Amino acid sequence: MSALDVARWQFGMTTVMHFILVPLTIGLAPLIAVMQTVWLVTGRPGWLRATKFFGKLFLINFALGVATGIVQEFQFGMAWSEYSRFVGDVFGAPLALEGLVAFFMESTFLGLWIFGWTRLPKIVHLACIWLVAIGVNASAYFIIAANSWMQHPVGATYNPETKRAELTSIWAVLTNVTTLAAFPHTVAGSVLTAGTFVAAVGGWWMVRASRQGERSDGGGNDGGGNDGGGNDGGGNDGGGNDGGGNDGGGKERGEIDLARTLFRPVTVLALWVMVASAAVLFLTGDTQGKLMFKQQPMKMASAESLCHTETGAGFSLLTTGTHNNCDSVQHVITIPRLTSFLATSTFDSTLPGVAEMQEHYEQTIGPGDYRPNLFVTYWAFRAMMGWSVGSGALALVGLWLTWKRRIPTGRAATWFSRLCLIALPTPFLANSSGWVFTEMGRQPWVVAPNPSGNPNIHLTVQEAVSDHSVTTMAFSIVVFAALYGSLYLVWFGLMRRYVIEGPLAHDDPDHAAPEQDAADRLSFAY
Ligand code: HDD
Ligand code: HEB
Ligand code: HEB
Repeated sequence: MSALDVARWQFGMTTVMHFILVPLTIGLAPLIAVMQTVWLVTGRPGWLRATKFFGKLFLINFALGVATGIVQEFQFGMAWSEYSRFVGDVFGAPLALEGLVAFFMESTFLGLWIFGWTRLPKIVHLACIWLVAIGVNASAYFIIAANSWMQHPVGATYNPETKRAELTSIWAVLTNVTTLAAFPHTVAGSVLTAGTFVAAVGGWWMVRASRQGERSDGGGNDGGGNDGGGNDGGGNDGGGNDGGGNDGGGKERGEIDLARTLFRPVTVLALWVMVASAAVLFLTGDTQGKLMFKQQPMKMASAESLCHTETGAGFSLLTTGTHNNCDSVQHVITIPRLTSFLATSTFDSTLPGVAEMQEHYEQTIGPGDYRPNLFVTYWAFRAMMGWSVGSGALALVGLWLTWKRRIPTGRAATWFSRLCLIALPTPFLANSSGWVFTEMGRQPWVVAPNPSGNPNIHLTVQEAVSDHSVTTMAFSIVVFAALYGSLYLVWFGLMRRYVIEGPLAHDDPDHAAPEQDAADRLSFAY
């Protein structure tokens, strides 16, 4: 393995890990804002508890998202110094905006939101979480603008003296068509991820809470103390300190109410959010496919393992062969002419093949191997779309089982709560696959040439990588792996723990307003 290979692995590994947390942050912030808004408008306490429950999970995720992001940034200078030099003038502006405007906004208002529950007027406090939601999405915009510039450089000239790209129009960079398509696709992917997360956690809890309710209903009126979280392995929450004791007989009713007033509404909200974001994903994905054909035809060809130029190219569902030896590729199952249609909206268009694109680059740019890894691009593209089946199944089954105020019971409930757990990781995998496709499909370029732009702006990974020895790179990849691995364990451990713990009784509005009298408090009796 060369130092270049290690550097690529290192960037790929760490950035995929950053982007497990990022989509949840981006999608969950607006969802929580919606929950809190519904609470403020309807005054239903279930929505307040949902806001606080998912708010806590959001904070854990956000903190680790920031930690992984900061580590991430070191890599540009460390492993990709030539790249940093080349793009520095162009990236300076959007990344400064990200740091100054977006991150400043996210973190300030998140702080106010965390500490403002009892100190700020309700409407101001609500505005804080909405500003967090806008902030994280603004962050995403700027960083996607930077990434899109690497896919399709615009608004810059090449300075032969400094041998770097120089910004001519920040506006052109921020309104790059690539950005305008990739941003809504990424955000929709993030909202699908957060929607799936809330629906899966909410659905799983809906089943769990209604079961706990039924069980203790059957068990008679022995008080809430020993049911619930306790014997379910909920750890240290349990019925105990959640007020099972002092709520007395209210506990078992409370569990059913919890399913009805908290988990069912939240799950249904999330299920509809999933449907809406899936629609946006399809539309924007289609737009991106067409742009990709114009801007990076080699990526298109390799995504389809299309070795030779074809007219009316089909969309292959299964391909065998070693892929990277183009002529061994056999398309086994193909939907005729679909790829041509996806690329250009007409069924008989001609798509250039990998071999022809390779020749084209050799003639226009010089000798070299301009083919991305066909195997990875082909399968990553299909994995991105394929994993969405998980969210799709959850949305359909979930909406069916909760239709007309229903809560799943019996065997349906058992299967539904399993489906929740199975579907939960799938959008995360879809996002990672989408990025692996986008980023590995642009190889060997780190800044891909823009066919209609400045012909001198392009940079290969070979030119971009820092001049380190394999040993240095191997050492740093081990350090990064250990660091990210442990951050991951912390993230997973905390998320799992607080999901299982569930919403807390002290997040009940009664507890937030201790001056209310005891009789009133019992009427909620969560
Ligand atoms: Fe990110 C946090 C750096 C890709 C979206 N990221 C975050 C932080 C840094 C980075 C330094 C912490 C402070 C801050 O927000 O400025 N991020 C990077 C680098 C990336 C990268 C170097 C390039 C590989 N990030 C990236 C993408 C997106 C985000 C592609 C969105 C589409 N990043 C965010 C965020 C985060 C964040 C939503 C995620 C979790 C969080 O804030 O808490 O703003
Ligand atoms: Fe990136 C690379 C992923 C974002 C910049 N990436 C890379 C890789 C991967 C990725 C996998 C590897 C590839 C190869 O083949 O080598 N990304 C990713 C993800 C994301 C991203 C997941 C989300 C987070 N990027 C991004 C951004 C940027 C970037 C935003 C800018 C700003 N990348 C980059 C670079 C690199 C990469 C520079 C290195 C070079 C190469 O190409 O490799
Ligand atoms: Fe996606 C990317 C399409 C789905 C996530 N996508 C991408 C691309 C395309 C597409 C074409 C690339 C671009 C470039 O490179 O240039 N998609 C698509 C389609 C579909 C999809 C057609 C079907 C509907 N996705 C999807 C899903 C998800 C995703 C489901 C998740 C959830 N993608 C994604 C990501 C990415 C992509 C994350 C990366 C970034 C951007 O945007 O670029």
